[in-house]
Amino acid sequence: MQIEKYTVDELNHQQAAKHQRRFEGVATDINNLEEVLQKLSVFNIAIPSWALGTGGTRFGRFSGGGEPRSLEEKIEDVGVIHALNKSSNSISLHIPWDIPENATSIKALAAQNGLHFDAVNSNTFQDQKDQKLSYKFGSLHHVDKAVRKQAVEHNIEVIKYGKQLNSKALSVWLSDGSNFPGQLNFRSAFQNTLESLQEIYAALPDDWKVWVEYKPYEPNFYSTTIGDWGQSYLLSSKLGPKAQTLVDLGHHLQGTNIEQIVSLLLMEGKLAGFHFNDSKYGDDDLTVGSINPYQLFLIFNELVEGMDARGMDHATAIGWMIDASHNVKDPIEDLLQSVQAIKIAYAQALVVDKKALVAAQNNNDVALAQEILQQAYRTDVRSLVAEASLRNGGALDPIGAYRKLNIREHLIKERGLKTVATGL
Ligand code: RM4
Ligand code: MN
Ligand code: MN
Repeated sequence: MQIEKYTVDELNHQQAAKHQRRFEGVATDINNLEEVLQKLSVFNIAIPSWALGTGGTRFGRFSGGGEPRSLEEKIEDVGVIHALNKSSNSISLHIPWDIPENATSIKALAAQNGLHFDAVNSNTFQDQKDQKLSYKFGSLHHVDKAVRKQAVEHNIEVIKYGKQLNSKALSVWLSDGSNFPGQLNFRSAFQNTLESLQEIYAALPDDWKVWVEYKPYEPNFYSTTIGDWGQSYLLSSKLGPKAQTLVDLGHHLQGTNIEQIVSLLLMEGKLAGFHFNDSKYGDDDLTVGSINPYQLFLIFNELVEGMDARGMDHATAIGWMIDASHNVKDPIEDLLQSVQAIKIAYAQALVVDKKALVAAQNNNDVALAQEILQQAYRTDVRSLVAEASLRNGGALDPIGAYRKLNIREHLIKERGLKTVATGL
């Protein structure tokens, strides 16, 4: 369904006075106000095609109404998100969950919705119907060369789909690992993975990247062959300049200092980008900012500082994407919340008094350094995010607008109450 712009404008109009009051209250204290608004207004976060339906766990899956039944309907849902927040102008496809059968018409539909295609994701963690060899014991690291070859060919096919859609990156996440000590020779598993990735790397177009994602456990519970950023960094370094390390926030053990990892990867030019989500225990795939918004802010603080140090364009230099799954929420509402949370953390990082922070660090003034960061974190930047959205033609309050426009009810009417989207 397409959202008429005048309906969003009307809602904005009703909230204009309240917004203006709040905005002016905060704006007076922000020295770099126009810069912050400008940066926010060009900042976009890609939406994964597999997050538009209700996710589940191994214990069950409770579908919501009006879930997208096809890739076309998923694109329309991202179009809805983008029409409301003007910050989600691309979609990332997971193949074979979402195969673009007719690239020309899929691209035209995306363009109609103001969207383009972000990274394409391969899937060698599940067996597909009609697949010759099984990935039960891994894919790119498999002891059997024939399985590795099949997995390499799948990745090359995903690149082919991505080329048709003008994607510029292949995202690889492997579930390869072992469940029990003794099951696997770590060195040969790593070497096999490297060799397989080298074959995939050789098939990348010149202007493409391959993003190597890591994760400590699940579905394997003893070892994962690309288990942490060190292992991913080792692979991406050996592969070459087109390979980088992808950071999924949920793929760390509790207490890991993710902002430090991000800072160093960025310094080395090896940070591919993000899969944003939040977690309390493991790869929970919860709404971004729902559990630990301070960590998210600290990550953005490193990003802004590190990108500025290297003269990088915040909006385009790395990949910004959500990777979440919603068991109990309306997926569109959840994604809108996630994008808002990301923009809030980004805005907070943009208002950090960087000069003062550097001075405090150089004076070992620990208390002041903390004050400076928390001053920014405790600034209510929501009206700055709203103002940037307004200037772009989006809604002041995207989730409120989604509810007031009864979008889910429309989708249920159009698609039915019992529909199931592809994905996990
Ligand atoms: C993995 C990982 C990948 C995602 C799959 C569905 O845990 O986060 O990025 O594609 O889940
Ligand atoms: Mn991920
Ligand atoms: Mn994950």
